[in-house]
Formats: sequence, C-alpha cells, structure tokens
Amino acid sequence: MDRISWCPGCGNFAILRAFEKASQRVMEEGYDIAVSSGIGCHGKISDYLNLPSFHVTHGRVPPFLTGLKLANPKLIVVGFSGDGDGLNEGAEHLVHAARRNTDITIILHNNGVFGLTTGQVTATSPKGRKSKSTPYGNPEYPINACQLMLASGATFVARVFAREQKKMAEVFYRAMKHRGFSFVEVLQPCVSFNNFWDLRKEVFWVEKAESVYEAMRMCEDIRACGVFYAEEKETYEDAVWKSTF
Ligand SMILES: Cc1ncc(C[n+]2csc(CCOP(=O)(O)OP(=O)(O)O)c2C)c(N)n1
Ligand code: SF4
Ligand SMILES: [Mg+2]
Repeated sequence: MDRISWCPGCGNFAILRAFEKASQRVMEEGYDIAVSSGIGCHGKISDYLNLPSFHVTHGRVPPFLTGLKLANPKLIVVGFSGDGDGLNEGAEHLVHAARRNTDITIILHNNGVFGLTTGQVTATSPKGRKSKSTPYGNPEYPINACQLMLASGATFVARVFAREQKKMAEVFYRAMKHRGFSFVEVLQPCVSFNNFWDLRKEVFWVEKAESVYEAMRMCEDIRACGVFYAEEKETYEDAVWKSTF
C-alpha cells in the first residue's frame, strides 16, 4: 500500500480491491488474465495488480487488447481506461471495439475530470462546470458513456458506484466471463478535483433490460447502476479466425 501514489480517499482504491477479488475468482476457474491501462491516475492500477500488465499510450487500450486477444484467444483481457482516456483521447477506439464485439472488457474509471493533469473538464463533465480549463463554466454537453456503448453495439453494458465494492466485484466478474465486448462504467470520486462520494445516497440499482432501447432509457440517469444489457453475439476474434483459417 505504501507504494501507491493515489490521493488518500480516491475511488480508485475501491476499484483495485474489487478487481483483485473478481480476477482471483476468474483465475481460480483456470483462466489466465492480462490487463492494460491508459494514461491518467486510473492507469496506475496496472502497476498495482499482480498480473501481466501493459501500460499503453493515451486512449489506446482497446486496440492494444484487440491485438492481444487475437493472438491468444484463450486469454481473458481487461483494460482500465479513464473518462478522458476513453472518451476524449480514445473515443474512436472504444466505439470501434464495441462495434466489432471484440472479446475484451473495458472498465472506465469515470471521475468526471482529467485527474492526473489536475482537474480539467472531460467529455463526461456536466455543462456549466467551472474548472481550470473552463473558468467561465463548461460550454459542452456531456457524453453518457453507457448510452454511447449501447449505441455502438457493446454486448454487455453496466454501471457501478465505487462505494459498492461487493456489487462492483460481482459485475467485474460477470463482465470478464462475458464473451464479447463488455463495458463497465465505474462512478469514481476524485477527492482532489471532483469529490462526489455523497452520491451514495442517490444511487439506485436497476434490473437488466430486454432491449437496447430500454437499456438506453435506463442508463440515462447517471445515478442508475446495474447490468443494463447483455446479449450473445459472434465476437470479432471468432469471425477473424473463422475467415482466415
Ligand atoms: C495524447 C496525449 N494527450 C494529453 C496527454 C496529457 N494527459 C496525461 S494524463 C491526462 C488526463 C487523463 O484523464 P483521465 O483519462 O480522465 O484519467 P484520470 O487521471 O482522471 O484517471 C492527460 C490529458 C497525454 N499524456 N497524451
Ligand atoms: S487526483 Fe483524483 S483521481 Fe487522481 S489519485 Fe487523486 S483523487 Fe484519485
Ligand atoms: Mg478522469
């Protein structure tokens, strides 16, 4: 714990603990796991996990993991991305990995800020937010990450709040076991630049939807948590291997 550089109270600690539990469970079932992370405070998680890990350039977790999965289809591959990393610098990679149903899991640490660079607004920050980069208020509308992933074709889409570690570990486990592109948005308070631990009083859980459209409506409210949608569909890797050999 001494070597961890996150600020005391950061939501990333809860994500780390929940992922340790979930990955342990998956490995006990006989699977091997490799992880990757993007650039930002969230990116340090790959240093803190005792797993094969690759810290890649900003926003490039999905293509990196796609290559890994294509080369070794038996491996379970998991990427950690930030709201800036995944929805600003790397938005196009996330969309195309979801569209292809690449068999990877993306865990998005959504703290609503560029944390490592000290609190500028990102694609998920609300309109009007004052920050270092928006002293007069953010003029942009935010992206709803789960809606974007559903619209892009992701076959497993979930949201959790970092406070709820047990539920988070269960959702991580289900996401890793899902065959196809799985996406978990974690509402992750940044105590230094966007502290929203109080959201715990407002978070509510919903049951899985039957259709993408229903799931889109369910996750519109950012306080809604749960597995919104899951379906089985041929994966990108299966299609590539089938057409190549
Ligand atoms: C291509 C590129 N653009 C900008 C940066 C500078 N940069 C480093 S970390 C960071 C913020 C990352 O924010 P986020 O992905 O939300 O992660 P967090 O720190 O909040 O976990 C930025 C903009 C960079 N390293 N590379
Ligand atoms: S700046 Fe925010 S996200 Fe980064 S370690 Fe500190 S609390 Fe966590
Ligand atoms: Mg961030």
